Amino acid sequence: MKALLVMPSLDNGYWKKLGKKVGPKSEPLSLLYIATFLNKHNHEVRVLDCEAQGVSNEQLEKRIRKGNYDVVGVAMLTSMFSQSLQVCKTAKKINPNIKVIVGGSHASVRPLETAKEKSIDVVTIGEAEAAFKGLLDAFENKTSLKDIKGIVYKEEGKLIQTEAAEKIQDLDFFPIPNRELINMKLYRPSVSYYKRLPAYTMVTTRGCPYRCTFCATAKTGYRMHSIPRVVEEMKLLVEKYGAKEILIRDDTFTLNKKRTKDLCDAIIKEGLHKKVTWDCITRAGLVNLELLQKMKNAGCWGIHFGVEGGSQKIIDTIQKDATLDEIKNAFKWARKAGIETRGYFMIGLPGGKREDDEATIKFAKELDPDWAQFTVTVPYPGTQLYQEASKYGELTSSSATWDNYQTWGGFSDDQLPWVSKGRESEELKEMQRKALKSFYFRPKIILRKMMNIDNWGIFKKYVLGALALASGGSGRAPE
Ligand code: B12
Ligand code: SF4
Repeated sequence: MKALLVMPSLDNGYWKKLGKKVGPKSEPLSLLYIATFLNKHNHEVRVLDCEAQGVSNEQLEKRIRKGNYDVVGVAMLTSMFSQSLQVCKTAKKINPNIKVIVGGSHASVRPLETAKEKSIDVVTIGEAEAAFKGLLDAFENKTSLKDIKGIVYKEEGKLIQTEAAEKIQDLDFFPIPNRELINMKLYRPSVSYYKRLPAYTMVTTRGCPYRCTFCATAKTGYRMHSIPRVVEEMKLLVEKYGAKEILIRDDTFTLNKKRTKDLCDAIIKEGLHKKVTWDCITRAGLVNLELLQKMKNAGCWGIHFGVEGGSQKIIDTIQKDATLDEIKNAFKWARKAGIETRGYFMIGLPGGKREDDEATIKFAKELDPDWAQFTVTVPYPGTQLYQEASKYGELTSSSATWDNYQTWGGFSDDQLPWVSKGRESEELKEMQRKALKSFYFRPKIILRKMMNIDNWGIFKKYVLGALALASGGSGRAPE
């Protein structure tokens, strides 16, 4: 079977409105994992990243036509809904016999609704390597889809959802994503996310066992790649693709402290810490000074913590299961270990008033991370917050489209998709801009940033970002 996996363009007009040409470029690991697994099982599967390759709808049509594919798979996050659907329609227009399969975060939590779309034949739910293989085998052998776990398909006009698939516990079962399937030269993260280029992405675990109400990966368990496998992939990125930096995009990288320490030891033993630096994302309660020092020695230059709110009441409402003291300690220890920090904060959280957002901004300044990201709260489908959306606020009329389910609403003309009780869309948007301005426009931050700039391109981007903030948000969003 010959299949093409498509990452639609991220640009549904939203990024354009933000003054950005495109969203951040990051390798489509989801598609690479699936394609590599399928290639290993003798199916010819290719990957097309419309965002990174700058592929227009017309070019996409030509590519699908020329490739003569039997199957087209399309990724679907919530905010890409209309772009993904466009790809599906294009494939069906070329040849109605092409099987169109959709997967990813959005399709997985709204499989029946998604599968209702005329141009979609099958939706996969959750991790899709095994389901996609089952589908290609079944299409090839012309057998029924009923025994393939974790899908919704159509039969005689009816939607059929099969039994849930159990997750593969040993992640090493999936081969290292084959990056030869994409042009690695096209990938470069947003400016504040790297220090040195080339900087490439990988994941060493999947899932997160915590229960934060706003998060699309809450309560998804935790599965790991083995340490030798992680080291092998890092080595490959360094030796084959010249990576000077690696962005580890696990949800909670340090969940298992022993594993983290063992991994750091393995990196040092291999001498990788001398060749590549890396950053990671985790929770404040999952680090201590000793661990952070070990990570620093192994090449970790940056760590991202989800803080979300500045008052304990709000943190408790979103079930962050963290304390303000725990958070303060994590930032203090990271600084002591010599690791740069990035704090993620949310504006307009459920149950919060204006004063709570002000407390969040104050807390951000007190923590004093090297980077602070203030996003507006968006109830992504599948999250607890989505279920409680009307208890804590109101889904606005604009949520009829998923396109604006993005977190930089303060920099767009659209109404926010959700507004918490007692708040207004415009007020929250203004609060997002205010948060960024008041965090970054402090003399010590400006000085700190200037001292660290050793590259003209980065300097230019910072200046543009600052101008956008100063102009009240009609310009480019901060990254
Ligand atoms: C890296 C990343 C990004 C990168 C790159 C995305 C890319 N090109 O792949 C960037 C920075 C661009 C990004 C942007 C955004 N992201 Co993001 N991102 C992630 C992150 C951290 C890792 C994704 C990953 O590679 N995982 C590893 C792979 C192996 O797992 P996977 O993606 O789940 O893929 C498996 C299945 O989902 C499925 N699958 C996935 N795609 C497909 C496609 C087909 C055809 C099939 C059959 C199956 C399938 O099979 C895969 C293999 O098992 C996730 C969090 C997470 N832990 O998943 C958030 C996450 C996906 N992002 C999220 C969000 C909200 C966003 C933004 C909307 C944020 C914003 N700025 O407003 C933007 C979207 C921009 C846009 N315009 O659409 C949410 C998605 C929620 C939702 N319902 O859409 C997540 C889940 C974070 C969270 N916890 O809430 N993101
Ligand atoms: S926000 Fe972070 S800690 Fe909370 S559930 Fe999501 S990934 Fe886990």
